[in-house]
Amino acid sequence: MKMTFRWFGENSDTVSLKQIRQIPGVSGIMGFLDYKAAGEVWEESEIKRFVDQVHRAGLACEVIESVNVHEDIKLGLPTRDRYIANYCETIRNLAKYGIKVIIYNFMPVFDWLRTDLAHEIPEDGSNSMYYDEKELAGLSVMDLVRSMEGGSNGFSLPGWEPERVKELEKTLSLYDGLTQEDLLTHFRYFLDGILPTCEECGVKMACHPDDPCWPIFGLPRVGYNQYWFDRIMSLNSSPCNTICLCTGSLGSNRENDVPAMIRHFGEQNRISCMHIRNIRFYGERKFREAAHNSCDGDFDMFAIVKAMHDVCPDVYVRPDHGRMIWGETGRPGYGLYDRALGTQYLMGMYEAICRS
Ligand SMILES: [Mn+2]
Repeated sequence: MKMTFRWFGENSDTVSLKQIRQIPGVSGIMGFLDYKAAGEVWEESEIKRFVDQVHRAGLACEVIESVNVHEDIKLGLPTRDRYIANYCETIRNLAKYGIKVIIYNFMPVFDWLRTDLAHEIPEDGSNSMYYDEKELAGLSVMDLVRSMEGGSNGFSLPGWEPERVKELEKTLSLYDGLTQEDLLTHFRYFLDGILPTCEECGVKMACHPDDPCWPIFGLPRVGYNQYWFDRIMSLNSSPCNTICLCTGSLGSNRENDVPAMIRHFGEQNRISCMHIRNIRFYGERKFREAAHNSCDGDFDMFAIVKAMHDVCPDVYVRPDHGRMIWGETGRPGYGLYDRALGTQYLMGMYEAICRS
């Protein structure tokens, strides 16, 4: 297990590299250039600047998140070839600076979604992100956008960048009539277009599950359970076609047995990295994000870490969204304290499993 921490860059994160470096056992970050729009090439100079900065802080930078896939690729439009060529250039540029894994998702229009970004937890006065499918039913798409923006403490949230949001209603209409099988066909075209470049450069693509893990707003989705991930993995047999196994996303769908999925895909060498977090359910499709510890949520965190230890012990791991505790404010889900606690809990369990 290589323990890392997500970092959004010096102007986009309340957490500093120095603070991350001081968390025992954390050896690297999962990075992100938050100003890049989907489809744009990540230029060498910008990557170099980011990676150098991380290295100077004494941390590794081998995983990059949210190299977003342009909507035209998911829609299968003729313009997709240009964006696939751009994506290949980004892969080559990232590889030159030591990136080994690129995390992406294939969710139409919406990236991750919550109905409250700072839901107060009455028991202890902390807050965390919250989702209630029933609240979604009363919201228009634009209501939802305003609610996500209003709760983000001024940060542009990955997947909710203003330039994406402007085009939202138009983009939504383009998906009318598009089926899951259509989306999967477009997914195959994308993978066939980029995976040869990945193999050349030694970079693995890690597909992040849908979040929450079921179709929303009538849009087709194909990343929400074992059946669909089996299909995605069989689209292209390249060893670079892998999964970012996010326990919180997959586990939001209570039909998913997360430890079993780790074993299933880990045994096939299809997991290259993991986001580990915990959830407390208040009902069906109604949950808040919890501390990483088993006692604060509904996941069996031991079973998750044990499965990882047994089938894919070399993966990159990071704590995922945490609560906001001890008065901290910042990017929703990405404060320092609760995630730092999460790393210590996960590493403690991992050490105990290794030594027992
Ligand atoms: Mn995740």
